[in-house]
Amino acid sequence: MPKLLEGKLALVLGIANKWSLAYAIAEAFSREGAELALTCLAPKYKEGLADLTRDFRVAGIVPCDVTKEEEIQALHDWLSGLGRPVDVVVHSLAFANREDLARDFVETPRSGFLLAQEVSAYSLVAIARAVAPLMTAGGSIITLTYLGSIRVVPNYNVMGVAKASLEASTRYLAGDLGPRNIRVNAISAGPVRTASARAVKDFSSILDVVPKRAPLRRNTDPAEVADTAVFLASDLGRGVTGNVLFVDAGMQIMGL
Ligand code: IMJ
Repeated sequence: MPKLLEGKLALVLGIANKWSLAYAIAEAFSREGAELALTCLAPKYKEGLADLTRDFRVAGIVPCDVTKEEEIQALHDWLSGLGRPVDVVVHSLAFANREDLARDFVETPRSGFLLAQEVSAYSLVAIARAVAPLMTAGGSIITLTYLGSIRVVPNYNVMGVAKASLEASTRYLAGDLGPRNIRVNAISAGPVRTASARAVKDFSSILDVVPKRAPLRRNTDPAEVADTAVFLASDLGRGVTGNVLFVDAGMQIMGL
């Protein structure tokens, strides 16, 4: 089978470790022949990320804290210096204060609400604005979301509201960037044991429930999230924009 992403340059934000969904996506993109540009939260993570992605075709690793406009500008400048179009962006970032996930949503302080919105939702808008001018051959922007945006999931709280904002941002960005043949979509992944999920109270019980209830009777494999990202990034996804695609073993359709 021919490789689906041969000749494409993909910017991937959000690889923290080998359990990250962004790592599984980078691995699948690599398998399909893409070249990768990667970001890490701070310079101290650069070496670890280089080790982790040793076997992939990596054009470079740039530190980028998405709450700092100057770091997003520096990312733009670095990508611009590569002298070739960016074809794909994967946004796989989120953060909320741990205390705000644990407490009742009604108790969410203003500061925690705004922080979750800034890191988890506004960052997609900021990255799209910085990178879209470099997507001169059209392209695909992909973000990661979760069911807690449209349903009340225990302990998800302030992140659920941030993901609702992220999904609405996906649609408005798709509206704006469609005329430039840039597609914008979100993948809503089922629960996966990543670093940001392991920190969550009772996460194991969630992973125990899904195989009993979901139509496919199993949990979500990061590799199937990654293959959906390959589809969206490739020409196969050319007619799809502004969508939220559920890759969750069907869990989302269940009423009980
Ligand atoms: C997170 C919290 C509560 C329930 C959860 C999750 N479920 C899942 C997640 C059921 C699947 C993971 N998820 C989808 C997230 O978006 C996680 C975001 C997150 C996690 C942390 C933990 C550590 C921390 N801040 C965080 N910010 C965002 O300090």
